[in-house]
Amino acid sequence: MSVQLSLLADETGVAPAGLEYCADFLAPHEETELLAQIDGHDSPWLDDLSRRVQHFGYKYDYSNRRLDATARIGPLPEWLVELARQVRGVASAEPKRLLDPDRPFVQAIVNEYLPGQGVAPHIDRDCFGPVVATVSLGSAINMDFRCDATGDEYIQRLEPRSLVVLHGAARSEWRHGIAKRQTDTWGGQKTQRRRRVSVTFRTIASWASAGSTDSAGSQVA
Ligand SMILES: O=C(O)CCC(=O)C(=O)O
Repeated sequence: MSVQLSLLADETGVAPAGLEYCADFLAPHEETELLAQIDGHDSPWLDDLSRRVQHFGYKYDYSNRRLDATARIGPLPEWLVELARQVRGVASAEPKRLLDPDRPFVQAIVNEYLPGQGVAPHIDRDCFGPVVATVSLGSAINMDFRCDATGDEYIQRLEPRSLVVLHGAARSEWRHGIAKRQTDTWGGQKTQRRRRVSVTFRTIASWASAGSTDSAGSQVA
């Protein structure tokens, strides 16, 4: 009989190689300003998924799980350019080496999670580059990691104002996801989720760095 072992609520497992977590990445006033920007009157919320999202730089096609040059929206707005620079600034040497100092990321997706919402376990597609970074705003939440090759599991608590950077095995060999539930258990306590908003930055894989052109004929890289 095969038995599926899962982490008990108070176990976190061993962190995947390439997972970097930075608590208090943002000051409280920066979090407030970012949320105001994200929820501003002309904010581009889309509600074609089970949770609301905003896309910047390139629009990811969730149905076909792809992104190509025709998905170009435009440059990241200045508030995201600034946040992306801050992210690269605190990353360790390896992700820093993989990221352009002047333009570390070219795509960002804002996700909104109301209590009960989540994201299915997944590994980011190869259309995206080797470093993925997420800034958390609002409610804390548990993010679940699983390596299919070894069966290893890990839970990362994502506190508000934190940053998580994924590269190496954490980026390309471990699935990550957020369970669709109202509460999380952390440190032996059941905690009610509130609204969480995340900003996930990505680069685009080789076609962009090879200098492809987008549908408007302008340089993508
Ligand atoms: O919201 C998050 O922290 C993660 C989002 C994510 O995994 C995704 O957009 O693919």
